[in-house]
Amino acid sequence: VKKYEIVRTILGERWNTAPHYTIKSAFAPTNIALCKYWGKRDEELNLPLTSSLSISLGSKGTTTELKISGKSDDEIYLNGGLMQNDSPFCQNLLEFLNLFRYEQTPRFIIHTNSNVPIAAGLASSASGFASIVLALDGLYDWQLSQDELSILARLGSGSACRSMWQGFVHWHAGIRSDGMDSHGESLRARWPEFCIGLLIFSESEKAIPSRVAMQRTITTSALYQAWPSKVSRDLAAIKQAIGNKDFQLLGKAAESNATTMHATMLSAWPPIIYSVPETLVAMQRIWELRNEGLQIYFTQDAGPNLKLLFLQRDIDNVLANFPSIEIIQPFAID
Ligand code: 2P0
Repeated sequence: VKKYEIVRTILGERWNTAPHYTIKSAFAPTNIALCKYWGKRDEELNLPLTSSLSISLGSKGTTTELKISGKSDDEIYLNGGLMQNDSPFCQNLLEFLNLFRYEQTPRFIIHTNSNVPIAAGLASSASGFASIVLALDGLYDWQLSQDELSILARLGSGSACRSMWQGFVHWHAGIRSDGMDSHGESLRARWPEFCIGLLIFSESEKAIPSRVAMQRTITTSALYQAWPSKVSRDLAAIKQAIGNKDFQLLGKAAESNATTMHATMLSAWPPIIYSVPETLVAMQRIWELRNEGLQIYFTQDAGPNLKLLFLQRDIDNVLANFPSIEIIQPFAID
């Protein structure tokens, strides 16, 4: 109900108008947090307890096409395959789309295509919701601002609000209870040498959804009280590092932010561990390589896989140690 009110507030007079086009498609990149979002102050509106900072993955993301259909029901295709409307994927998507619907709204044929390595456990929901919002904005010709689009994407999934921009994005937690000040902001900095390596150990689904894990951490971990101040420090360090192109400072703050987030989960009850044994072996190897002088760091989200952070000059060295990684250069033009 609260979500619906936000949609109506943002759309204003545009609410309840007919689509301007019959078909529209839009792309949004997925993003990886260098300073994590972990904990909500509002469960329904996906309002975070702290700010966070991410990097978008360039051409890796989701394209969603919305086409007006004459049929009585929506049809959803994921990477070309027709999905059952009662599947969790469709339920999630339709619940979100229904926030924007009223009586006269037509049904849609929805094609959502993701080039994100699904095995990497990369949050395809972030790029998914961001691309739906962009496609709706195009279809109805709403011409909403990027901040408004970011807020709407956040209603689908918190981290989706950061997928409205490329490059580094700062998601401001905001203080308002309606969340109108909780959206992304592009840092507009470029760092062409910046590389991310996806190190994949497991393709299986998350054991515990991050929504559940966040909630359990807040309510049961004695360490969670240290998290907000840790985020403030890491966020400041990462912004400074981006401004000065200080890769060591960025890597240290990002890695330490991730390990601290996972420490709060380990201390929750029942404990939450997303790592598998291979995750720990890789961490040890990364620390060893760092001791040998290689500037390589990692970050880890709500899954066992690691995202390696390094600079272009070290690609060969990193590949020699982690031959299986997929390398993404977020600022490369392709
Ligand atoms: C992040 N994660 O900052 C953190 C780090 C996972 C670990 O945002 O409940 O899918 O939809 O707001 O955005 C994943 O959580 O959660 C996430 P909801 P979301 O990237």
